[in-house]
Amino acid sequence: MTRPSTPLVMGVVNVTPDSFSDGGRYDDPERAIAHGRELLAEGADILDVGGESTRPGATRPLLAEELDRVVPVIEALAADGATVSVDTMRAEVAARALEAGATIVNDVSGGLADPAILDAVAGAGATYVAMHWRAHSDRMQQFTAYDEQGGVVAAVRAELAQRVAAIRGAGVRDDRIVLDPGLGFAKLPHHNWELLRHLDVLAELGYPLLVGASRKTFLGRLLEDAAGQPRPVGEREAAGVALSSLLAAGLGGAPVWCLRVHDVRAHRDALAVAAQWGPATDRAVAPERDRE
Ligand code: PMM
Repeated sequence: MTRPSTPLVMGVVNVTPDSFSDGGRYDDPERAIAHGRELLAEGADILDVGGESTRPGATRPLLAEELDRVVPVIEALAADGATVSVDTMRAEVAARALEAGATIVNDVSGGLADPAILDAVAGAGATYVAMHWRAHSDRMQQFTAYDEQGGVVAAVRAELAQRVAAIRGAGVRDDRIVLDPGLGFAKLPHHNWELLRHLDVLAELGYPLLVGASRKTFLGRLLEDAAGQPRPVGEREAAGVALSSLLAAGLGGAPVWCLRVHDVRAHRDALAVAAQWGPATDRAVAPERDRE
């Protein structure tokens, strides 16, 4: 079995007071910029800057708040030479982020929350990550029914295909589109695992795949204690790292173009291990480089 080449690593820079995964640790621009620089030093290929928490139940920030959070951070990190994506569902934020130096728009709603975002992306020639999504975070867990539609994998594929039609219709080029199964968004834990085992079905749509599993609730549920309490968010990293190495080794059934993670260094380590089964060009340890 030939293994896919090593995925890119997208490091998360949440400039939010209430994100579930790093809960307000980087909520002022200075701290977020410093954090982004750390992630770059750890080997992030892309920095994903977001000003809206999408944790289950979250309420939305005002447009002005979101702009104030992300624009200065993007300006600084892009000026450092980083490849920056903006994690937003709003057309206005996407447009201002692209002006500030971002080159990728990561829209968890795949263009459903604010369809004008697709025009902003097309106009700038930016890359667009379209995630599978059904509703805003305050009510998304009311939309976890997939059974009538041939199961979660078929439903996510069909709903992403509809998004692709809209994205292409707005003029975004095919080679600028990336798709994402949207782990944890209107999904129950078993839906996430099903999607992770069948990435080949999503890959049939013909676009690169981005996967964001890092620190999510379904990992916490997997590791719950005897009393049924989920593993706390800060103690899920090892499971996420294991998942990254399995995906990089091809166990999702299709290559993953990019992994969206919080602890870049740990996931880089996992990818370095997985690369030992990958194409020779990906291997840090090759006979001619062996030192002892
Ligand atoms: N997950 C979160 C936020 N943005 N973007 C993409 N493309 N895929 C994801 O799975 C995703 C995302 C929520 O996690 P966070 O609060 O840790 O940022």
